[in-house]
Amino acid sequence: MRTEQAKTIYLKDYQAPDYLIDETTLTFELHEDHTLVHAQLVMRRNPEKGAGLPGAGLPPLVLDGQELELLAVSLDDRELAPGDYQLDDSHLTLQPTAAQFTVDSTVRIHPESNTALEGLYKSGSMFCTQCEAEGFRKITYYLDRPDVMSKFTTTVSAEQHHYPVLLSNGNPVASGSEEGGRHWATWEDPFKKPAYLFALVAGDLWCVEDSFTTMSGRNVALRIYVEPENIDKCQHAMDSLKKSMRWDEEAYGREYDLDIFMIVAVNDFNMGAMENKGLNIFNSSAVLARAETATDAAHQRVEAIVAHEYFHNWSGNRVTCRDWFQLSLKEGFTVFRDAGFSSDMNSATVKRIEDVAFLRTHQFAEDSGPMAHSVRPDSFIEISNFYTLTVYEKGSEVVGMIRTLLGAEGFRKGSDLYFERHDGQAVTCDDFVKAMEDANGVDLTQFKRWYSQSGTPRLEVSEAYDAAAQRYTLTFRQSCPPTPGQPTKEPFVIPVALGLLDAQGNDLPLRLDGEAAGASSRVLSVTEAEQSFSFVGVAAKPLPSLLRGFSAPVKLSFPYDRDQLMFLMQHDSDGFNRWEAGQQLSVQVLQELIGQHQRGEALVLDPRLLHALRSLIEDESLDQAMVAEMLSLPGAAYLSELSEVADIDAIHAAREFARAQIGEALFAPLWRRYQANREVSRHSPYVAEESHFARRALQNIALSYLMLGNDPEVLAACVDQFDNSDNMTERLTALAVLVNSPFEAERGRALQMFAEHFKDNPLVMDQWFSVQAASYLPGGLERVKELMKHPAFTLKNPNKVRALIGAFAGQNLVNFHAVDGSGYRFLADQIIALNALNPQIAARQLSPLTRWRKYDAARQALMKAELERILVSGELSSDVYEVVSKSLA
Ligand code: B3K
Ligand code: ZN
Repeated sequence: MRTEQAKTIYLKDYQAPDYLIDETTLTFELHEDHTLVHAQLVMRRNPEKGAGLPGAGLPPLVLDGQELELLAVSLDDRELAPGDYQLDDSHLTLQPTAAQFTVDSTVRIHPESNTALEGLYKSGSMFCTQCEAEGFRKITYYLDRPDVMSKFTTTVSAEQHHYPVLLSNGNPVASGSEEGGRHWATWEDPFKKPAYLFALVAGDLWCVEDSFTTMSGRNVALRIYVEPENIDKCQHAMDSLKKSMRWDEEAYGREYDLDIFMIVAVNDFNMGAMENKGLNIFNSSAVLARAETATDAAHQRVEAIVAHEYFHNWSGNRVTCRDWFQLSLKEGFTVFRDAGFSSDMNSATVKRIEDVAFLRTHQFAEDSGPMAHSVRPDSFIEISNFYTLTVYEKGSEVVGMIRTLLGAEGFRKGSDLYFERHDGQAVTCDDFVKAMEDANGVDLTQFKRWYSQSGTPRLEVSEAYDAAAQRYTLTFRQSCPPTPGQPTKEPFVIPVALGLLDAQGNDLPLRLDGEAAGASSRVLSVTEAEQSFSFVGVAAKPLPSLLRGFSAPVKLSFPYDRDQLMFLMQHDSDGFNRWEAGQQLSVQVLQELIGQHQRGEALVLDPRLLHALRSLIEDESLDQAMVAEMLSLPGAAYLSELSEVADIDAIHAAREFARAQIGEALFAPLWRRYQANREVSRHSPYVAEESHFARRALQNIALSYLMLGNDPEVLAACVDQFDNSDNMTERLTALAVLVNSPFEAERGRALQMFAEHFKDNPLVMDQWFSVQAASYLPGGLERVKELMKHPAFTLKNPNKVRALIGAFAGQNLVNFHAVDGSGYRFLADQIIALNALNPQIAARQLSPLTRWRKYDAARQALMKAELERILVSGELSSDVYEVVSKSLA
């Protein structure tokens, strides 16, 4: 799309469609140099929009269509001549003459040259589709909007030898051979769906098969299709799928509805996966996993994404979105559902820690940047730019707060009512909240500000203790900084889960003034700009544990001193808040070091941090995964987010100094625990389960600290772990540690061996690219430029772009923010190149540059200059144009 066509769409302008499509019958004729698509649409006037006045009373029918070559169109079997319709870049307009009619069209498209990976395209030798949000209009002329739901029947025809497998949504109903070595298959989806859930796949694929018996006793065939060389990497995804299906029955009462559920893995894919009805299409990185090639994190990601897409069958497909402003209706809710699943499958506390760390580092940054938007945005230029951390992760937090306010049972009543009331409909976030309200007899009017107001609220808490009256008062002050288009905010409803600890670290009973009795942990609803809560019967001044489990996505502050944080780290009954106290302690200590670095002083680490970490490592009764989490210092990106002006060099220097000190001071216990865990790993086969993840996590973080001491014995252990592990979790950590170490010979050898061994596995090579792109040693940009010439790299594959360019700009902060602006210039060059190939990926890679306000004046100027250079670089996609222009506004 050309820049001057970029047009803003507003939620307030939403209109129901003039026409509906009851039935959609598609025929695809796939060829190597083009594809023919025939569509028959059985349509009628939308009864909501008037009684279907005959003749001139009918509005024109405006079908969406982009990059289509129209070969023929007819209305009720009457072929139309060019004068009978209007055609422009993105629409085909016809004039119906009756309230019910049929439109037939034939178009020619070019999947073989589609590098945007939207619509129908080729990934390697296979054909596949990605239609959400507005890709179906690149396949045929249609009402490409989620509130038009239709019954689809799809026939695919292709050359049989290269494309033995032909798939679409629903159930297979017929197939046959044609002359000339071609064959065809017809699929019928009995459920009405919006076009964004349409899918087609054709290729030479093998499949792993299994089955699942649903709670009502129906048998469902399960199939995972992959390219033949990957057939040995599907078991984990299949196990995850079956667990997801069972979990959704138990946790939400949701049963699967078709006779078959298919997943197809493709190598070229813009995001993780897509929930097309009955035919999920996945980035191969979100399906394939086995010990030798995928890390623990990759195994957990596969499990979570398989679950997420499966859960969409109800939250998204059976009940879908009315319009794209409601995206969080399905995405926020589905992220919340997959997080619940992952918590049940693994450690709930560790899952929460990971999610919160991610949210606070990345979503909070989005919320304070130029693209800040509410969970339900008011406007957009390009909807693809709104598949954001705010819509997904903050959207999930909003659903989580509803659950916290209603309780588990009330929430389940609400979700049952929502699914029952809206099955087969396209609805809004308001409808979701209304179901929660109706099922529980509550009023969530004020709560709904979480959907409409953007920005991260701040919550300042202060305390007062009246010893004579045995009264402890907490005062909460909430505010929310201005965000684009929203200079002022109204107070939010902020659920604050909390406890009060006595001097021994036990939870006190919590009795608010005027109450009879109290529990030891409870949720306060903060609804006003300033609000106090007084607890009575408090014999001595307690220590508060606030926002347990991170009960609201806010920036909470309370004036804890370091000794209090150490006390909470040890005693808080809430596991999440034990970690949180450790994080706050680390943040305070690191901020002190950052200040020392900035003032040119010698760095001095507060020994209390070492003391706190030592007691964690030495305590073998603690959950090893928790110890590993608590040993991880807050990341450079999070420390940047917390800074007024992010001084990347000082942050890096402070972190590295603290890490080296920890490695040195705690060498003995780290080495002991490393060796003990490595010994177990060495003798037990890889298992993708919680306790094994925990053991390897502690082993690996210990190794990364130990290697900072340049000790030959540790180096030998690291090389041994690299050479002799049977799994990618141990091997990749050893590689990463070597890559960031001063041991050039060992580093070179490991990189070379790894590349040689895994050269035929693109997903493993992505890891190899990432580890090098993220290395904070000097000369990072030159290494990345060199790696772009590697035969395994291509800008056309989104995984490669993310692995190399994304990892450099997003994780290698010292090199990316080089003061000469070379990192910025490099990224802008890549975005200009990507804009022409794949606008969605180009726009996503922009995000580090959009954060220019966070840096010093010199870097700001350099970053802005690159954004301006992109803006005038030629024909910009609407995706890139929107992000760049809003960032400069
Ligand atoms: N619903 C898809 C995302 C589609 C993104 C399109 N640009 C995957 C998911 O969230 O499940
Ligand atoms: Zn989703």
